[in-house]
Order: sequence, then C-alpha cells, then structure tokens
Amino acid sequence: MIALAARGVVPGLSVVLVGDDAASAVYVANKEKFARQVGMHGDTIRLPASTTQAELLALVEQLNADDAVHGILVQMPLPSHIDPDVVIRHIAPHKDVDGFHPVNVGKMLIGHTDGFLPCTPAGVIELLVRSGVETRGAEAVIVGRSNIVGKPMAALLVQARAGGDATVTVCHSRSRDLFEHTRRADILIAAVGRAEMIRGEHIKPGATVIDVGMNRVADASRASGSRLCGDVHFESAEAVAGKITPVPGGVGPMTIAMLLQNTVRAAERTASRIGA
Ligand code: L34
Repeated sequence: MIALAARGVVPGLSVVLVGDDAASAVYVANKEKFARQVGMHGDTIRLPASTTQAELLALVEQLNADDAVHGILVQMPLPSHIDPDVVIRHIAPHKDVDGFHPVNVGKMLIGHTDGFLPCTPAGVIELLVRSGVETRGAEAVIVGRSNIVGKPMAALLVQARAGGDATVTVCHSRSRDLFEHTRRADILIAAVGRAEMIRGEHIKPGATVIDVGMNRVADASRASGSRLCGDVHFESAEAVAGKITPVPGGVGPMTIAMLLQNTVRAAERTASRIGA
C-alpha cells in the first residue's frame, strides 16, 4: 500500500449490486466501508432489479476499460433473469478480485499464484494458518460443494504448500452417512447454508470448526425479530471443538479482508504493468 501510495496509485474497487436483496445490501455496505477505512477507492453501483443482462454486461465492459478501477465485483445472487456465469466470464480476469472467472479458478486449481483466490476459501486458509492449525496430513472435511466455497476450499486445502497438504473429503446433499465423515474431521468446514445443522455430537473432540454458514432465522427474543446464525450449532459445538469460528464475526469479515488484499494485488499488478 505504501509503495502504491508513493507512486500515486489508490486501489479502486467497484462493487455492483443488482436488485434489493436485504442480506446482499448489508454485505456490500460492509465491503465499501472497509475499503474506505484502509484508504482505498470503494464505490458501489446500485442497479434496479429490472436491469437487463445486456445493461449489466455493458457496465462490466465500462469498468473493464476504466483504469481507475482495479477490482470489479458483481455481488451474488443476481436476479433470476440474469445468468451469473455469463456475467462472470465478462469481467476481465485481471480485475476479477472475487476469483470467480474460469481463468482464475483454473489457476487456483493448478496452484499458480498469479491469479486471484476466491475470498471466502482464501480467508479460511488464512484463519487456519494464523491460528496455528496444522493442515499438513490433517483430515479436512468440507460440508457443501458450491462453486463459491466448497469446491475451491477443497482445491486450496489439497495444494502442496503451507495451509495445504490436507486429506480432503467433500460432502454434499447426496453423501451417505454425512455425520460419519464430520466425526472424523480434524478440520471441519461447514458451508451448506442450513442453520445449525452441525452439532456438538457430530464433531470430533478437539477439532477445528470453521463455520461458513450465514443464515437468518426467526428469533422472537430479538428486537429485529431475527438473528444471524451459522451452519453450526455454536453452543453444543463449542463444548467439543478445540477451536471454532463464530457467526457473525468469523468468516464474513475475513472474506472482506481477502477481497481488499486481492484489490491491492490487482492495483500493484496494474501499476507495474503500466510502469507507474
Ligand atoms: N460476488 N457475491 C460475490 N462475492 C462474494 O464474496 C460474495 N459473498 C457471499 C455472498 N455473495 C457474494 C460475500 O461477500 C457471502 N459474502 C459475505 C460477505 C460479508 C459478510 C457476510 C457474507 C459479513 O460482513 N458478515 C458479517 C455480518 C453481516 C450481517 O450482520 O448480516 C459477519 O460478521 O459475519
């Protein structure tokens, strides 16, 4: 960041939010807030739910061509009349700070480091490494196989490097005896999107539990009428686990930290390309 500032480069992140999904609005506001806090240029482009796919693609092209924009992020989910894969493929890979473009997904899988890692799985690796959790040789069990979390999480944990070298199992809705797998895990990563489905009895004593779930459930005792919870039942799991991440305040903020890191990298690469 200091080196960039010396060259007069301010990392720029443009977040595109289409429609009025309440949860997305909160996540996007957090991204803009943290980007500004660290001195980046963060702006959010809000478009109505009626935006056509062609209009969104035209905006992405405009951002691709804008030299002040180093990182582009189109918040998911998109309204159902827009194909997210078409939009993702339209983002210039060198501005794809989400790491969702097939070029970046491919680089991640191969283990090349000149792409962008997807923010949530990269944040989980960072949490494990900085907390001194040994991944080498560990049994890592991932519950969920999404393109955003489950699949890339498996790809990162299996790489031959620090924060990798794990033996990885990916469980999903078709898995037989799901909890037989979770009970074997030294590192358990819950990313299914089902509120509190993993409980203490499903966890190996001393295991590290990473909760990627972000579910809003009804709670009459709260003024808002609801509360946020993960895929893990925290109270029962905390009694068994060696280490555990909370929701909120766990993987969510870490995801944003990795987004900012990717944006700085995007700016550094652009700056060195144009010789700024
Ligand atoms: N394109 N779409 C794109 N990129 C992403 O990386 C995301 N994701 C997921 C949803 N759609 C996306 C996010 O940003 C999930 N996600 C995300 C980001 C931040 C937070 C949660 C999910 C977050 O800030 N969580 C807070 C609590 C927020 C609240 O109060 O509702 C936390 O402390 O966990």
